[in-house]
Amino acid sequence: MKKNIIMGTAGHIDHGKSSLIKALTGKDPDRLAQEKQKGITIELGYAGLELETALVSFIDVPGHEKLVKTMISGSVGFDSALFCVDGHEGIMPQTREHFSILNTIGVKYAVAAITKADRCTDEELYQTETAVRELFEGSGVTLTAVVRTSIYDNWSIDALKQAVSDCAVRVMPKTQNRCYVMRVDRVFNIKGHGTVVTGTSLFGKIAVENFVYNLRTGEKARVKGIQVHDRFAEKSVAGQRTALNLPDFSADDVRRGDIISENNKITDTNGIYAVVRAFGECSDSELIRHNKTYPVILGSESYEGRIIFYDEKVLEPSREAICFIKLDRPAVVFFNEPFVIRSASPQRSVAGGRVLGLEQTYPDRKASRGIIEHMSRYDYDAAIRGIMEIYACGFNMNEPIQFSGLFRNELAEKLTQLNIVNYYGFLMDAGMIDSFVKESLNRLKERGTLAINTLKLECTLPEQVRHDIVNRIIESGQKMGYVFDGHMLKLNFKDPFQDDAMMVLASMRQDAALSNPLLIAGKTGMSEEKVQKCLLYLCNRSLARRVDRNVYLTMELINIFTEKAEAEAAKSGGVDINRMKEFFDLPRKLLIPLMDQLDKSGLFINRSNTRILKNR
Ligand SMILES: Nc1nc2c(ncn2[C@@H]2O[C@H](COP(=O)(O)OP(=O)(O)OP(=O)(O)O)[C@@H](O)[C@H]2O)c(=O)[nH]1
Ligand SMILES: [Mg+2]
Repeated sequence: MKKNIIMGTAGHIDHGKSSLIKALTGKDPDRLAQEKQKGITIELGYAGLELETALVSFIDVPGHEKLVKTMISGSVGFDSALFCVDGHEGIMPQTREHFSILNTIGVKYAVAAITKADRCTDEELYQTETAVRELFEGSGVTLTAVVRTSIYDNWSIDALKQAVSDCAVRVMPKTQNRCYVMRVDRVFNIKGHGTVVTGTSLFGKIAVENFVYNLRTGEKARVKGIQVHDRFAEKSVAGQRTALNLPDFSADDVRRGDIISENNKITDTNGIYAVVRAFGECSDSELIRHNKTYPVILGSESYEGRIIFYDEKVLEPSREAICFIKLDRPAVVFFNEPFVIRSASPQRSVAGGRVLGLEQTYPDRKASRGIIEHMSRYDYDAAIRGIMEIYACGFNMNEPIQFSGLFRNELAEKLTQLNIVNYYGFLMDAGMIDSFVKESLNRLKERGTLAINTLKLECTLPEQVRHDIVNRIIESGQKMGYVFDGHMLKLNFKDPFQDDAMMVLASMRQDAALSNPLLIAGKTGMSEEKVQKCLLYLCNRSLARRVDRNVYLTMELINIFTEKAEAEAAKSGGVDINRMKEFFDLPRKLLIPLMDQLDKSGLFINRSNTRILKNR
């Protein structure tokens, strides 16, 4: 499949951006009557171009100084830019402003067009070209080509096409390996079809009949139809301009700036960690100061954000720093998502940045400094090591695309490499767990006994993790010749419960309905009191679990039930108690606690009693 890339236009008003898009693609990106009448771009415009190297989606932005916010909201998904400068006029204020925005939000490649060449002298063209090259020099944006263009000269348009094609080769395509995410830039209604939203597919892929959520409202809708660049398509992938027909939503249910995703686990936040870079040309009054509030444009929304630096009192021109930004209201953001900071008066863009993390992930702002620094350099290994040091046990990882931009599998792989285990979303240093097990066993050897209750007190990890660790210690103890009596590991005399407990377990395995001490006592002929002790033994060994006040189930059943529920939910979107009853012919008295165990597994979300997989 061909690479899909997004190329945004940039440049001062009237410098020929929209005209070039029309000359390249045949489609006029200025579609509004008002735009045609005034001869300027007001809304974002779109057009596609199929080249040998890639499918290029152009996003045409307005150059008017009052419409910079629209330009910024369009730039969310830019992989590259078509930077337009009128050969006669040369570099103008929005030429610089747009350049600074591209540079600070991390756009890596640009093709420059020196436009209206038919109206310029060679001297003018030469001077403008030189000035453009100087502007880009030493910046983070690589100028892959400079082309002199005239919309009346086909040869120059072909040369520009070639330059765009060469640039596309260098651009890293967006990853399709993640859950689908689109930030909506238009919403409208088509008679007979219902609501249509358009935007750039930022991650993942989506197909007709898939379900998506509007993350602002939590509402769900089925994708009835997809168009990619005005053509019907079965699916849309990251990097494509896309229209989704979502008839389950009314046009009022979705707004510009909303996020449409198949993953409803993505959370919003009031606080973000970020790296910010000040523009090169800022007057003293426009410099960003510590603890002051500025308009922050994120997605297509404008927020009021208080900038809290770690060190800086003021961010000098062209300097970069990590910071925390407290927003006036919740926003949904992704790792590496770009934003722009404006000065309130005069209204001008003064800095740009990228999101590095959410407040919820790193509640301790001071301690997290090192982690954020690593994240700003994409050094995940160092960041994860930092996390292990600071949040040693109980780092509750949120969605990888919000946490690190990595796909869940990629992150899992990294964790394995670093010998870190992911227990139900909690990251833990495997070495630390090993040494806890080893120390406990050493103590057992020294003293001859080890009480499980003490272990539980000492091990301050989340419950599920503690269970696994305690059981590992018991099993290792048994292998070393100790016996477990339900409470403690002891030296080698006959384990009073081992045989009885195994008998209880065997009867529970045969008949899941044998789930309370009274019934088990009736079946096995043991006293109820003894059965109680055996059940405690089994629970401490993680062979059974108490799931309700007087209800016990084997771990085997819980695991099989969870696996089946996971498989079914993956197939059909979700499972409820009736669905599970089709596979497990058990009374509701047992099915209800089994469904509750699904919630404890951390794999599901409970939406009005339907369990949906978290990480779909
Ligand atoms: N002679 C000549 N005129 C051009 C050329 N390209 C654009 N123009 C004219 O320049 C004017 C502005 O062009 P647009 O393409 O609308 O400029 P823009 O950069 O999109 O303007 P905004 O979107 O409002 O910022 C129009 O009248 C075009 O016809 C060119 O190559 N040669
Ligand atoms: Mg235009």
